[in-house]
Amino acid sequence: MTDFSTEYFTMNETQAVEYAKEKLDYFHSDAELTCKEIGDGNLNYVFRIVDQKNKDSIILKQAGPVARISDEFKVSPDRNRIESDILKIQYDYVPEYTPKTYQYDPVMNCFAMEDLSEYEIMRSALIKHQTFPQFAEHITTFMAKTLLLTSDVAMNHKDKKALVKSFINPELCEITEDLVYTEPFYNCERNEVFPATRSFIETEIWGDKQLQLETAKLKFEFMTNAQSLIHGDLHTGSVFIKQDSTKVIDPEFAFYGPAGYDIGNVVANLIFAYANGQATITDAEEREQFTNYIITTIRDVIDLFKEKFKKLWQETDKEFVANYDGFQTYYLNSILQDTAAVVGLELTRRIIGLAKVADITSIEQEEARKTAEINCLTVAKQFILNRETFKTGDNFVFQVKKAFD
Ligand code: SR1
Ligand code: MG
Repeated sequence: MTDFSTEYFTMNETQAVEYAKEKLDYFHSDAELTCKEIGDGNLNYVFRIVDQKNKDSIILKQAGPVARISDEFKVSPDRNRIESDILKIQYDYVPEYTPKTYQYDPVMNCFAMEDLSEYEIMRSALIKHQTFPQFAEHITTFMAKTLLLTSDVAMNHKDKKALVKSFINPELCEITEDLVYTEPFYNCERNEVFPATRSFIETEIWGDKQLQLETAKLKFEFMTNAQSLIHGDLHTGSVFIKQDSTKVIDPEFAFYGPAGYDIGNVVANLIFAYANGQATITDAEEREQFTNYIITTIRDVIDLFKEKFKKLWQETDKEFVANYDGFQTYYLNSILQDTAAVVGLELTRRIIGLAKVADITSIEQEEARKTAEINCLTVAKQFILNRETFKTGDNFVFQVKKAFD
């Protein structure tokens, strides 16, 4: 019998079944369990355990000692506690958009959660050019609530500081500081540049001193602005979706950071879907329909977020000085400015850096991929350099259409 109570080790499928029988208070006593490791992310092991007899199932997520994408990233398995804890907090605020978690195990660095097999990863669905008209509505409720209600605007400051302490996440923050804010903006050997795009990158990104300076300012903003308990990696690969429902998963990068980091990630990854649609859909009408859907969704993500954020602000019992005239406008504008900057940073790092997105890498024709990459980088620069000018959904989509059309 395997000992799961003394020393941490990474499990295989057989051991995950044993673990479920011994440790999880979930399945019937007569369960006939099978297991498949289904993780396709960059970091963790994800076991889907099914009781073939009673048709129950559960997900067991375990953090390994190094990232799956590369052994270079040594990441403490304690991130599993952070993920399990933030999922509980998010479930309290937005249960409709958060998977339910069951048991966290600090020895094996794993937790159990609701099986969402009837959902699909949003990035994969968007690459097939499926559309989800309710996504903007869902994700903006998720973001308005989690980002405002965990901030100093809405929380008791001592309680908030205790959360800041508990969600100190230095190793995963370091990954973001390096991969998002630093490496893409110089000729770092860890970058993975698509050869056809290299000369554009050398001139327009690595050769642009003003751009480098702005990214330095933004990196310090990311490292020092403990504004909200953010998801920290809210791209379309962190969203499980079906037509009438959205669930946000994988918040292991969570920490107290700038609220705009989450919104910017959502928007940037919608732009990757736009780039993919434009590059790969051959039928003009179909292409128009899909890209219009993405444009509408980007506009709605910004405008609905603003609307819901303002409404929640009115309804919330706030920090005294947050009630002063003009403070809400100042605060929301600074979130939108950070959002625009992060759109640009995320677009750049997924094109130049080590962690790519399938929306772009799955574009097979060299010329089409080069065009998609250059369009993403062109609009990225606008978002970073002119970040203070982005205040409405229309401001965001105007720049996207200008760069791509
Ligand atoms: C080493 S981890 C690389 C990337 O995968 C995660 O999903 C984050 O986006 C991270 O930057
Ligand atoms: Mg992830």
